[in-house]
Amino acid sequence: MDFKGSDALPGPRREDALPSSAAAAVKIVVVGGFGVGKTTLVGSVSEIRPLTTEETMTRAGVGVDDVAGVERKTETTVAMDFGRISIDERLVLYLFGTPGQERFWFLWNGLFDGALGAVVLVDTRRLEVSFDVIGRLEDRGVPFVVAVNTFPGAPRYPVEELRTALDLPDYVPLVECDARDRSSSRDVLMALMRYLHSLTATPEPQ
Ligand SMILES: Nc1nc2c(ncn2[C@@H]2O[C@H](COP(=O)(O)OP(=O)(O)OP(=O)(O)O)[C@@H](O)[C@H]2O)c(=O)[nH]1
Ligand SMILES: [Mg+2]
Repeated sequence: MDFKGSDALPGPRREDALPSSAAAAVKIVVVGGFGVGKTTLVGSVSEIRPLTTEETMTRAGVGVDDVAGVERKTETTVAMDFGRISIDERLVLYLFGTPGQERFWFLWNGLFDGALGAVVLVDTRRLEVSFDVIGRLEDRGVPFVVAVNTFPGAPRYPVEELRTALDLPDYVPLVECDARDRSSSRDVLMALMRYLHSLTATPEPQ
């Protein structure tokens, strides 16, 4: 397996060092069906060179992996993506992207240990691949936001229609993004952080 992002001799790099002011680290998982843009999002937003575990898709996957809608995809994540982003001087997010293909979903167990929240990436051309993912997060009780990755040519639905199609409760944030764009991907993480904060904030005494 080629661990891209790590050079032959992985040593600490000055630009990868955490700021000494960092006081809180939060683990966030990026999930979603096959080919929805998880690796792209982790890579675009990460301030360190992201670690990816992408393998070339081969004929061995034919009939095993459902590539309908993503026929031009040549690589797929087989273990995880890893990246890091500092939200401010004190708060650092560690990002773990999961493999999208169902045959690797057993890896979710380890990747979710200690995670505070999740981003579910969705492609509107293949909404159905998100159903199982959202169901699994609900079963685990992990708070999540849903981000629609706006691929060119993908159908655009009104928010309420999407909410209904994904069977999302009103309180779950639903946002749009372009996973290739750093600031757009950062906005998704900020939406998740605001949501997590709202879940823990105690109401003001009357
Ligand atoms: N046009 C466009 N292409 C995107 C966007 N996000 C990802 N892509 C492309 O879509 C393909 C799949 O993206 P990945 O990031 O590999 O998707 P993934 O969810 O990590 O895929 P798996 O790990 O195989 O499940 C790649 O060729 C990306 O360049 C986007 O926002 N817009
Ligand atoms: Mg991937």
